[in-house]
Formats: sequence, C-alpha cells, structure tokens
Amino acid sequence: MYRSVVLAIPRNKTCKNYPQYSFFPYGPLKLLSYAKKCLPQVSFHLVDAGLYSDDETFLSAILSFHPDLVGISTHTSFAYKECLALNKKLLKRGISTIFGGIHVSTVPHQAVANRNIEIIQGQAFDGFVAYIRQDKKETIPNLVWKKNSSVIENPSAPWRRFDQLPPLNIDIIDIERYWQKFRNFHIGTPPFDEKCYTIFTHEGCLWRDRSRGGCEFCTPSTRTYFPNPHYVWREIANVISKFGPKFLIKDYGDSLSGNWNYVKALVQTKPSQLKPYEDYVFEVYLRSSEVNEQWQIDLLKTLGVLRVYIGYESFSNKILRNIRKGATVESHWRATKLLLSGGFYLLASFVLGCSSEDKTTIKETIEGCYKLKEMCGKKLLFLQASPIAVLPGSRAFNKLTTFEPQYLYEDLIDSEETRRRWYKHFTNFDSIKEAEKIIRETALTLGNLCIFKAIRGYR
Ligand code: B12
Ligand code: SF4
Repeated sequence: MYRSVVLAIPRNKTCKNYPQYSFFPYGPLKLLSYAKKCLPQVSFHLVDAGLYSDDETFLSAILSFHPDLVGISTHTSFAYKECLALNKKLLKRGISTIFGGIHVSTVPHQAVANRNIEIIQGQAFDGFVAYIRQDKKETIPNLVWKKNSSVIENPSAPWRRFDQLPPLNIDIIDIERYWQKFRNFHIGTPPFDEKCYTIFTHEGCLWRDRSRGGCEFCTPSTRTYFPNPHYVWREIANVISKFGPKFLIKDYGDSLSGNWNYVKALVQTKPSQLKPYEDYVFEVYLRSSEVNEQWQIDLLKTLGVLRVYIGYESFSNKILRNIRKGATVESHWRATKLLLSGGFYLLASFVLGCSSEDKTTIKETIEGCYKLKEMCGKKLLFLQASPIAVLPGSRAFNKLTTFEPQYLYEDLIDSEETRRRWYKHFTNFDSIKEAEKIIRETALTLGNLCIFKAIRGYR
C-alpha cells in the first residue's frame, strides 16, 4: 500500500487568465475525501498549480510531502502537456504516478498506447482506492494499463451518485487561499464576495441527453441524475456552520433549468434556518430556452439565486441551429428580460467560430453583445467570448476526425492546430488566416465588455 499520496493538478497554460483558482477543484477533492474515508492510515494532499507562482514551486510543494504516489489530474485537454511534463519529472525521482480526470478519460486507449502511463478512467473513486492499496492490476476497476504490449481496459466499478458518497473533506485543502483569489477577482462586484463554495445540485445535462450529444463543442463527462435535495442542503449547512454566513454557492451542475420540478424540490426541502440572501446566494447555470415564465423567476428568487450564468454562444439563429443549442435569439432576449426583471446578475458566455460561422454571423453576435451590455448595464458581471476549442469527446471533434482521421490515434492534441483545421473545414471565411484574425479580434473586443478585469481580452 502507498503511504503518502499527492493529487496534483498541473496548470492549464492555455487558459491562463481564467479565474479557475477562485474555486477549489471539486472533483479531485471529492476523490480524496472518499479515499481518506476508505484508507485513514494513508496521508493525502492536494497540490493545485494555480496556487503556486511557477512550475518549480509547484513541484517543490508536491515533493515536500515525500509522496510515494502522485495522482495527476487532467481536468481539461488543455493542461495535458503540463501533466506529461510533471509525470516525467516525478518518474525521474523514482515516484510512482497514476493519471485520471476528464481528458485522459476521453482518450484512455490512445494515452496508454502512446505513453508509459496508467489511467483510472471515468468515475475513479473505487479504482483510485484499489490502486493505492496496490491490488492486483487485473482487479482494479476502471484501470487502463499495458500488459506485455497490449492495452487492457478493466471493467468499471458500479456508478456512484454524489449523495451516496462521503461529504467533501475541506480540511484536505487550504480553502482560505482560494478565497484570497476569489476576493481579488471579485473586487468591485456585488455582495457575497468574501467566501465561495462549490456544489453540484445535479450532474450532467438533460439537454445533452435529449439531443444526443448536445451543443457541438460540449464534452459529455458524466451521466445525468438529480441527487436527493437534502444532500445539497446538508453540504451548504455544513460549510456555513463551519465558516459562518455570506457564501457565494457556485452550482457546477450543467443546467439547473433542465428540471424545474427539481428546483421546486430544492425550494421545498430548504432548511428553515438557512436564510437566502443573508447566509448564502447561488450562482447557477440556466439555458435561455428553458426560462420562459414569471413563476420560474419567483422560484429562483425563493431558492436564493443571485447570479445566473447563460451559455448564449451566439446571436445568430443560423449558428444556434447548427450547433444544436436548442435555443434561439428570441429565447435569449426573452430569458434575459425575465431575469433582469427579477434583479439577477448575469454572466454570459459565447463561443466563436462554430459550424458555418462567417462575417455576417460574427457581426450579429457583436451587435447582440452590445445590445446585451446596454440592456444589463452593471447587471452584466461577466462576458466571455472564446474561440471554439475542438476537444476530444465533443461532436465537433468527431466531425473534425472525418476530415482529419489522424486525431483518432492521438492523446496529446494541439488545440491551436485543431482549431485552425476546424476553421478550414467548417467555417465560411475566405481563409484560415481571416477566420483567426476576425475571431481573435472579436473575442478581445467582447471580452472588454466584462467588468471582471482579470479575464478581459483574449485568452
Ligand atoms: C467545474 C468545472 C470547471 C471549473 C473548475 C474548477 C475547479 N477548480 O475544479 C472551472 C469553471 C474553473 C472550469 C474551467 C474550464 N473548464 Co471545466 N468543467 C467543470 C465541470 C462543470 C465539472 C467538473 C467536475 O468537477 N466534475 C465532477 C467531478 C467529480 O468530476 P471530475 O473533476 O471529472 O473528477 C472525477 C474524475 O475525472 C476523476 N479524477 C479527476 N482527477 C483525477 C486524478 C486522478 C489521479 C484520478 C485517478 C482520477 C481523477 O475522479 C473524480 C471522481 O470520479 C465540467 C463538466 C462536467 N459536468 O463534468 C467542465 C469541463 C471539465 N470543463 C471543460 C472545459 C473545456 C473548461 C475550460 C477550458 C473552459 C474554458 N474555455 O475556459 C476551463 C479550463 C480550466 C482549466 N484549469 O483547465 C470541459 C473539458 C472538455 C475537455 N475534453 O477538455 C468540460 C468537460 C465541460 C464540457 N462539457 O465541455 N471548469
Ligand atoms: S454546452 Fe451546456 S447546454 Fe449545451 S449540452 Fe453542454 S452542458 Fe448542455
């Protein structure tokens, strides 16, 4: 059995300005909370590169725990290069490593075939514990490994819902360091800028399930379910009783508006001692096509929602149809007006360069964003316009591989290169150069409409 285990999260150098380090890494912490409960004799540590100034201090922090096993977390495809670089440094020092997380789970076979690594793919709770116990490789659930020169994908452990797992063990991280980042980032924004906490009111996206893959650029990473609402309130009540009131509770569930009956259940089960807008407020993801009526606004207010994040993606109906957003420009404006009438703050996100994007559709999105800014004024907290990332697991990536089949065999994928090839095959600009220039300039211009200084501009 390993004795000292570090879970390391290398920096994502592509999206370096992203405020990701305001929020603690939920997945790795949930994993360690479970492992700690199963193996109390092992010491567990979480080292997040975002809290360190450079690669050297990050590595020193990992080594300071004298680990005999380092779990390397690949949250997105963008950070994979850094994950491989860290792996090399650790192996050189004789420290064992194991990979997990979303990127390697989308390309497990390729990663193990192309490199000298082992992976626990998908939901990793039981596999990680068995790996730390150093069970026989054949018996470790979700393990992808090499035997002689063949890649073996072990069967998966039974699926576990969050409400059947132990609560987050916050003591594993130094949460105050995340809150310092949160405060720096939220300076000048409305109340509840002191402490934040993340939860999942649900996992998965009902729209993605119904539309067989959802929005073009989205990577399905989990199955969809809605946990027992009492579990959600227990998590919130616990953190408030430990650290006091005034929490921004960020809900990482993909789209709460997919199931209004569940929102009603959350409202009905809220413990009476928890006071919305005093003890806590929520930030939630909603889909514009699912916000149509006044009672929904009233329900969100009763729940304690203050901030609403909407993936608008585009203000062109042609693009919204092509990417299978299941929303229209009309639904965007209807939802925006309703939400503003309820006094919510909005966070808006756009993806530029999707299928059949051209100068006209870009112009429609720019005009729409200026109108959005004018309508919302200070209620628009955040406006992010990103060039499309064609990530493994998404429909966009699958479409790209019909023209560029070489990507089917790769695990380390250059996101700039796939984007350029995507522009060539799927957008309607005169050249790749023109597409890059227009999209980059648009991302910059629209990013400047955002009041959060840290993420202004092109990432
Ligand atoms: C929370 C979240 C974020 C947070 C991260 C906060 C944080 N510090 O954790 C924020 C908002 C910052 C964020 C940012 C981004 N994200 Co994000 N994010 C998510 C989201 C909604 C939930 C992830 C999560 O917590 N899941 C629940 C936990 C339990 O699962 P998990 O993290 O995967 O962990 C489990 C396993 O993967 C595994 N595991 C994880 N690490 C390890 C390590 C080892 C060693 C082992 C064995 C196992 C293991 O164990 C856990 C338990 O089973 C997912 C979508 C989703 N619904 O999953 C997108 C998602 C992961 N994000 C995505 C993207 C693209 C991004 C951004 C690039 C977006 C952007 N354009 O800016 C940025 C990049 C940030 C970065 N640093 O790389 C994509 C990734 C697609 C891909 N193939 O890369 C996803 C899948 C969204 C989507 N549907 O497209 N994100
Ligand atoms: S982008 Fe959002 S709404 Fe679209 S399928 Fe993914 S999670 Fe669902």
